[in-house]
Amino acid sequence: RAITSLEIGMQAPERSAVADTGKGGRILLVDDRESSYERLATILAAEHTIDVEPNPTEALFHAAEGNYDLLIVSLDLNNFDGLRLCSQARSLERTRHVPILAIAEAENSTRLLRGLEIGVNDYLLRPIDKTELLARVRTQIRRRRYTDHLRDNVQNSIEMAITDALTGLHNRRYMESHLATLAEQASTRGKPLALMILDIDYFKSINDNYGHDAGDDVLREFAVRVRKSIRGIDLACRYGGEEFVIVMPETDLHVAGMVAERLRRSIAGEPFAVHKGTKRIEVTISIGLTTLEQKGEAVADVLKRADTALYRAKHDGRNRVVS
Ligand code: GH3
Ligand code: MG
Ligand code: MG
Ligand code: MG
Repeated sequence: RAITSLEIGMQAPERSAVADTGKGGRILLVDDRESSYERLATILAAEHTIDVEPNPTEALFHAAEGNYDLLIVSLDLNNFDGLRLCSQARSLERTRHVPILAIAEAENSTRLLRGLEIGVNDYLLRPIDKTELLARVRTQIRRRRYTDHLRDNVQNSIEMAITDALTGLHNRRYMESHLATLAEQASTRGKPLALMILDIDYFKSINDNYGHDAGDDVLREFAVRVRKSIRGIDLACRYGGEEFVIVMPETDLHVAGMVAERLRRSIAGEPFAVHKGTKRIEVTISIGLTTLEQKGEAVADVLKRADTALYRAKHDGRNRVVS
């Protein structure tokens, strides 16, 4: 099923994200003054799990490893610029999305401003008010959880939009958007590009004889066998119901022909388990194979040629590769 961009944009937040209290966070407090961090840690421990690290270099390491919801950084560390730590945390992949709450002396407002410029999310001035500290921490943690949730949703939506749900292979839309790029790359680099269309033989009668679920089992197992027989740089997609396309960069007709033949044999040679393994059925496929013929050739023409070859494979008796 195709997912529309409307659905992607309209993922509603889950109830838990909306109702989140911002409590129960994991916080790393970077502060080297004992009187200061003991008080802050005591206040925060009422609602969160809190680790204290006085050494900023260690702190960065913990921040990258520790899966924290929030970093609280004192900007008046003894032998270290707290701002430097903030900017390092912003540039590291593992800590880039972790919010930072800075703590500074009131007279340190210039450094605070620089902190906000490099991505500190919020700040508190000493002396720190207990209620304000708890409130600002909750806000940061709530926001952190919400943006994490959105990021996951976007990632899932993108994956759903380019993946065929039944087989886990790429879908037709993804293949079509990438085939042009792959063909262009092959043209400019002077490398060959092979493309094959695979179609399961008499698939309709598999459905008719064993049921639609058995047909689905065959499609899933077929995808597993396809994945096993291609390389990481090859692109396999479910092109239609029981039709698949494999694009093989840097592969000439001869090599692609061997791959196709090996795949054909791996299908015909080993019956497919359906109905939870209680039944095994023989499956064959036909393959139409072609390569990019000249530089800049339209991908529609390549697909058409593969489809014509597939038609001949069917016409000549199925369970064969035609190029
Ligand atoms: P041929 O050898 O000529 O390819 O014959 P065929 O029966 O495989 O081809 P045809 O195009 O007539 O039938 C394809 C069938 O695939 C029809 C359709 O119901 C079935 N089909 C398409 N998508 C799915 C699916 O997701 N699951 C199942 N179980 N069947 C599907
Ligand atoms: Mg057909
Ligand atoms: Mg078929
Ligand atoms: Mg078909």
